[in-house]
This record gives sequence, C-alpha cells and structure tokens, in this order.
Amino acid sequence: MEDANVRDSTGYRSADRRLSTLGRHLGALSPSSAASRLPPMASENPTGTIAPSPTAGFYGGSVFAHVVQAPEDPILGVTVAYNKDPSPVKVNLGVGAYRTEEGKPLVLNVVRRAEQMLVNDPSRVKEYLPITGLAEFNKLSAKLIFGSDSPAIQENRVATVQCLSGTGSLRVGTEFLARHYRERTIYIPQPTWGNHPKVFTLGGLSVKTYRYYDPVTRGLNIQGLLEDLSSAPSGAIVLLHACAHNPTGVDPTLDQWEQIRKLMRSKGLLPFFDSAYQGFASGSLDADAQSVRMFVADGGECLMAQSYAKNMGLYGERVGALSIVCRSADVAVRVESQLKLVIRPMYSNPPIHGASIVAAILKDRALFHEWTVELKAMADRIISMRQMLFDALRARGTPGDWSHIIKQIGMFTFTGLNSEQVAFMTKEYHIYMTSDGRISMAGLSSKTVPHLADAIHAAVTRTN
Ligand code: PGU
Repeated sequence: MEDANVRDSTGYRSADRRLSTLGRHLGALSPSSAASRLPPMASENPTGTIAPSPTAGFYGGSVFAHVVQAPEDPILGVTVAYNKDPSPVKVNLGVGAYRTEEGKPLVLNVVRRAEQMLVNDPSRVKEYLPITGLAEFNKLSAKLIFGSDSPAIQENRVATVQCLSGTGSLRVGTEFLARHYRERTIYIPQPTWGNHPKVFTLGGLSVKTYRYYDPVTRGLNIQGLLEDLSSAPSGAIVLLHACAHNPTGVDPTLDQWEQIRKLMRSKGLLPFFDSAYQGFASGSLDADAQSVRMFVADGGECLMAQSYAKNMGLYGERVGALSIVCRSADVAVRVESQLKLVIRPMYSNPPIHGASIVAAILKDRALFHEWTVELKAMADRIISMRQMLFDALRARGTPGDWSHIIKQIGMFTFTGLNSEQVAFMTKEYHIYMTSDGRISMAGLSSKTVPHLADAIHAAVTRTN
C-alpha cells in the first residue's frame, strides 16, 4: 500500500496526486454526468488543485456558528460546578448518588463478587444481546418489582425489555405510548424529577401536572392530588413514583395509595410507575414495591420503569427494565414485538455487562441475600444522616421546624430553602445542591453534617 502522506519529487502528496487525477478524469466526462454532481473543486478547477467546498468552513465561518450555548443540566450541572471548585471544604449534595462515610462512591461487595464470577467464566462472550436484552435479567427484574408470586407474571401478561437504566426505560415506554396508546397526555406530580417532563415531551406525549406536595405542611397534598386526577380526561397516563418520591421524599401512605388506585381505575387512568429507588425508602425491597403490587393485583394494566442505578450502585452501567403489564398473554406478546420496533432504531440492543451482574445477583440466593444486607446498610446510613442533620440544626437553634428532615424518606430531603439561600450556601460554604433546595442525604457524612448545618443556619438567619 502506498502511504498517502508520502511526497513525490515535485512535493505533492500521493493522495493529492490521486485526487487531481480523479478530477481530470471526471472533468473529461459530459457535464450532466458525475462531474456536475461534484463540488466545484475537482471539475471546474483548471489547475487540478482542490478548492474548498463552501460548506467546509474554510472561509472562516462554522456551519454551526448559530448554535447557542446550552445551559448545564439542573442536576448533573451541579457536579460540573462542584468539580471546578478548588475549596477543600466543598460538599456535593446535588446528584442522587450514594457516598460512603468517607465521601467516596461505593461499589457493593456483592457487585464485585458477581463481576469476578463473570470475568472468571470463560464461556461468557461479548455477542450482541437480543433487541429486548438479556432474557434472564428481564424475568428476574419483573419478579423483583411485581413479586415472585405475581399473577401477572404467572399468566405471562408482562412484557419486559432491558433498557438503559431508568431514563432509557421511561423513554422507551413513552415512545411506545405515543405510537400505540389512544391518550397522549401524561400527568406528572408537581414537583417531580427534572428530567421527567423532557423525556415525556421529546418522546411524543404532552405533559400536565397534578398537585402533589404541600409546601405549608411539607407533606402530601392528597386532596389536591385526588381532585386533579378526578378532572383528568379518562384514559390519561399518570406518572407515579413507586417509592421515595424525588425530590420531596414524601410518599402516600398505603391507605392513600389505595384511594389513588381506586380513583385511577374507576376513571381508566393508565399508571406509569417510575421505580428508581426500590429498597432505598424503607431498606426493604418488598415494602418499597407495595404501591406497584397493589395496582398489579387488581388485574389492571400499567407500565413500570425500573432502575438499578441506586439500589445496586450500578449508575454508570445503565441497567434498567421497562415492563408493560397487560390484560392477557397474547396482548403482551404483541406489545413486546412493538417495543422491539421502538428500540431497534434507537440503540439496537442494550449493553450486556451490567445486566449480567444484576442477573447473577438476583438468581443466586446467597448473593441476593448479601445484596439486601448491603442495600439496607445504605438506607440506614441515609436515615442516620437525617437524624444527625436534624439534631445539628436543633443544637444551633436554627429558626423553623426541621422535622421534615427526619420524616421524609429515600435519598433526598426537600429542605424548603429557596434558590437565593441555596446560592448563598454555595458561594459562602461551597455546598452544592439543586436550586429547588433538594439535598442528597446520601452525599453527607458525619464529618460534613456540621458544615451543612452551619450553612443552613447562616442562610436562614442572614438572607431571609
Ligand atoms: N427516575 C427518578 C425519579 C430519578 O430520580 C432518576 C435519577 C431516574 C429516574 C433516572 O435514573 P437512571 O440513572 O437513568 O437510572 N435521578 C438522580 C440521578 C441524577 C439524574 O438526574 O439523572 C437525581 O439526582 O435526581
């Protein structure tokens, strides 16, 4: 092979020579032939040298010059700002990602063990998975959320596909609904995870909100919720956080879930569950799935987006599943066939590694047990951070009732601090959190609680 960069005696690179020969050859053809379809360079340039195409940006301007700078993501952008801050006392309470008491990311022991098993197994290959993902992973994921004795699973009424974590599952479910469901409106709680409205809108649905959180009581606005769902059009889709509502940390009680279920079923509203925190609310996988299981037990249909980012600490592996619970097995088969048509042109098929880790853990009794112990330990550490922060504010006599810190559940505390107070805490104390006043309790440690309490105290007493 000739090296394209080698120069001949006249100083021409061989690639230039080839192009110029090609140009001369094409120039000899009739104007209506190939030469007229080429950019002016080769065919109309008598010297045979290559002239730049007007779209190549050679004349100074980029063809993308009009592209405006986009803002950082409201949640992931907090980490970007945190990383730029040289302060040794900085704390990142923005992203919902678990940290150890030492402030370090945690890879669960059980995950390390499962990975080791996978690496040591020479029969494992890196072939493409099917469009729907790892079949074993899908079955086990459905069992984990719906319960191993779920009639819907036993009757083969659940179509499950492996997706790219919770976000990917939500997106695939949305695109399926936009194509195949009669009602295009989805009701989402006010407030909710900031990415929800973007996923649903770009996936082809129109978004409306229902009342959820009452800032006065810092609890659930069940009255407002029921009223808003009552006035939703029949058949509308409703997004429900399965547990550990993000960002408020406020969940309905089981009685309230039952009220919501009855109302939704009587109006034919379609539940779309988002389960990103199973096991993080109570420390128990089964207890955290109760809301979902109530809806599946009545025989009705629903969608479920599951994520293993938090509960197995597999954030960057992007492991999740979308399940659609259908009325009958034959509907589920057809639904699955259509989900494949959504997935194939989007990313073809999902990655193999993370799903293999999850499947290895879920199918093995000992590993599963080890996982539940580690999960409970994470949940417990978060709960102890709640108590510690509450006590620290009390000790400082910080004005206000801070009991919501210990009442709220899951990864986050919705502090009630406003965006000005948040900006003050970031500027003066290097505490990074989302501007809605949400803090990730999982990012705290007993070493950083006093610093956070000082910051909150100062924000509340100085900027009000
Ligand atoms: N659904 C909810 C309710 C979530 O809180 C999150 C993650 C997801 C879905 C998506 O998680 P996956 O990683 O795609 O499985 N929320 C976190 C993580 C950061 C982010 O915004 O993606 C958060 O801090 O809110």
